[in-house]
Amino acid sequence: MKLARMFAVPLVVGILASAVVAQTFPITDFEAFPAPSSNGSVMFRQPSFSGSTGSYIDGAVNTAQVVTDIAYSGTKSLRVNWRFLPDKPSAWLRLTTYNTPNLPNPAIDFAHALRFKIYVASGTPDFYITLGVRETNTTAPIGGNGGASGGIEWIGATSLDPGYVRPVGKLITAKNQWVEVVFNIPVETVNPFAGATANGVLDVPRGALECLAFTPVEAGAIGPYLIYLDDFEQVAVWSVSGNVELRDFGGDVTQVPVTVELRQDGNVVRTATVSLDADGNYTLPAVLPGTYDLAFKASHWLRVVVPGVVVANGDVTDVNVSLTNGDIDGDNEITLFDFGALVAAFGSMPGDSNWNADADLDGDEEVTLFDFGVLVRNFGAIGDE
Ligand SMILES: [Ca+2]
Ligand SMILES: [Ca+2]
Ligand SMILES: [Ca+2]
Ligand SMILES: [Ca+2]
Repeated sequence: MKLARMFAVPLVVGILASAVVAQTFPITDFEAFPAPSSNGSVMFRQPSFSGSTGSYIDGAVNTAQVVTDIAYSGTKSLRVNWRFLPDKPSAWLRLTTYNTPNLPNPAIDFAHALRFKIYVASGTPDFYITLGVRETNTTAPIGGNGGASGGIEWIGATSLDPGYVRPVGKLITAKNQWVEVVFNIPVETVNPFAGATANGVLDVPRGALECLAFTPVEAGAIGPYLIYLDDFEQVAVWSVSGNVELRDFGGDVTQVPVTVELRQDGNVVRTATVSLDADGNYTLPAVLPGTYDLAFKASHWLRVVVPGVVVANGDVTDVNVSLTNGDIDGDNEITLFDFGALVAAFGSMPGDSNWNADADLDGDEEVTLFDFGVLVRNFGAIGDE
C-alpha cells in the first residue's frame, strides 16, 4: 500500500521514490512515540531553542510535537508550528536536533541520500528548506545518537542570502499535500555554517542530522507556519558508468565534457557533466534509485538517449553510447547551418580570427577537408530528443 501512496505524491522537490526496490535506512516514522509528545522532546527541539534564530521566534507559537492530526505513514507525524516576530526581515528558523531527549542528533551517512515527507498547511508562507549536518565522524548506526561536537555544513543551499547567514535551499510551495524532500548528500552543494570544520567540504564520512533550516521566501513573512514531518530515512545511491564513443574524433577526449540528463516521465530531474578518461569511460556518481532515461550530449555531437535505465540496489555499468559528429552549432541536427559554420571557419587554426573549435570536427586543430568529410558523411542526421 505504501508504494501506491508514494505514486500519488507529486514531484516537487528531488526525485520521487519509484517502484524499484531501494536500500533504505529508517531514522523514524514517529510511530513509536506518545502523541501528543511534550514540546521539543522527539528528534527536534521546539523552534525557539536554537540560539541562532531563537530571537526571531514568537514564543506564543512555538511547538514541535508528535501528533495524530495527520500522517504520511501510520497515524503519527511531527507537527511543527511557529511564528516569527514582526519587523525581523532577516528571520529564519534553525530547527535543531541538539541533544533532544528522544532521537537526539540522529546519525547519518554522508554517502547516502536523506529524504523525508513534509505537509505544509494552507496559509503557511512559502519557504526554502536546507539540511544542516554536523561533522561528528560518528560510528553510531544511522538514526543512533550521532553526537553534538564538530562543525556544521549546509547541504543543498543554492545561496546564503547575501547579508544574512540564513541558507536558501529547496523551495517548498505545495500546500495541504504530502511531498517528498530529498537531499542527495554526495552531490548537493555544501556551504559552511558554524564551527572549525565548517569549510564547505564534508571532511568525514558520517555525522549528525543537526538541523533543518527554514528560510522565508518573502523576507519578514511572519506566518504562522504549520508543517508536519514524517518518514525520515536514508537511501543508498549508486553510480552509473559506461563508455561514450565520440565518433570521427582524433583529439583528446578527456577535454570534451559530456552533459548527461537524468529524465523521469519526461522531466529532467538532474543534469550532470561528466568527463571521460582516455578510453572514453565515464562515471556518474550518486544516482537515486529509480528508472531513468539518460540523455548524452557533447558539444558538436548529436544527443543519444538511453531509455529505461534501472538503478535499484547496486552500481549500474555498461551504459554505453556512440555519438554522431557534425553538429557544429549544437542544435542537435546536422544541417546547412552547420555547413555554413564550417565554411566560415574553413582553413583556420587556433588563434585565427575565424577559428571555431566546434568546427574542428575531427579534433586535429585545423578546419580542413577532413572536417568537411565528417559533416558530409553525417549530413541530415538528427539526434534523439
Ligand atoms: Ca508516521
Ligand atoms: Ca567540513
Ligand atoms: Ca546543427
Ligand atoms: Ca580538423
